[in-house]
Amino acid sequence: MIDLSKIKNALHLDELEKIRVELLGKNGVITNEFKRMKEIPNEQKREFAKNLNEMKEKAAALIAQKKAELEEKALELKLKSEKLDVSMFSNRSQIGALHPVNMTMDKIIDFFTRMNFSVETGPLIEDEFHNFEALNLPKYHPARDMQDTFYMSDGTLLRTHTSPVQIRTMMNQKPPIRMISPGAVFRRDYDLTHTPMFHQVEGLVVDEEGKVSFANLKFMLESFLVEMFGDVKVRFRPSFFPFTEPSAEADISCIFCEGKGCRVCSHTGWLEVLGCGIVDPNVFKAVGYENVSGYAFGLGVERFAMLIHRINDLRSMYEGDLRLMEQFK
Ligand code: 2NL
Repeated sequence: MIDLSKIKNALHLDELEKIRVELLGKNGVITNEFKRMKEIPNEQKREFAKNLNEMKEKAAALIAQKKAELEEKALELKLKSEKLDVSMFSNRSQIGALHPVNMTMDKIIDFFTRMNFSVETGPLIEDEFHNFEALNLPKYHPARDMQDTFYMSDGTLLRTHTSPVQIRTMMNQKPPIRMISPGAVFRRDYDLTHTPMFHQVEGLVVDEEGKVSFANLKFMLESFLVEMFGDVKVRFRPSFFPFTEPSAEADISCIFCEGKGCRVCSHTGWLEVLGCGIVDPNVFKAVGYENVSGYAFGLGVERFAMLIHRINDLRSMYEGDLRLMEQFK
């Protein structure tokens, strides 16, 4: 009569559910058998009901058992299909690389950090006082010309060097000061060897009068240049900057021809790499410092990067071609 073998043979959960409805649902085969009770002679009712109840319980138990079995199987299948094979080969994502300018900046920062310099930063948008006036560049000084500086309509400007960071640091702290200021600077200049935005690292050491000498400056920068460029000779030539007196430019022996003379060093055997000097008293006056002495220096990061990585065209630095960076991974 009622066939329970279907339960055992069910292959899927939805098939099993259909069988359950067929047997035990509101209009199911077993449910409907109960409705036949009134047709059964009284003396057989007890036996009939007992068998039917047993049948109902057996069907329910079998269905529950089968359901658990099928659920387990479904879970197993799901786990299997979702398993990650970590040993499988894949297309690796590309690993990025630092821009040579950033690599060089990091290397410079690393040296001066070890020499106990702090790293200070400041705003890119500056005012005339911090960018010019305090640096002994008075009004009508040619460096303040509209032709060289990006001025905004409200009188502010894009900093033309990172020196305003030193001015701000001196005004916010007391000597001794031992700092570098790495960062982007802006000038209205665009040709083969100039970009309107480039990077500088400037340095400043200030202490009580008599404690900071040109000899200290020479030792620090010689050590720095040998660390950056390897076994090079270093020389200092007299120069001029409005914010230092005396001032000098530092050259290294040419790293391309070892000082023999080549196109890169214009057959001089030397490459100019930075400017420096003893801080002009007018700068200290502007920030309210008295009875102090100090040295300062400044360098262009792009030039260092090009020399260290033998990049011969400044423009390649800012074309955004990933193939440039790939070479310096
Ligand atoms: C160069 C030369 C230099 C400084 C920057 C400086 C800053 C203060 C006071 C005195 Cl607050 N000096 N900076 C000094 C000498 C040279 O830069 O050729 N830079 C690319």
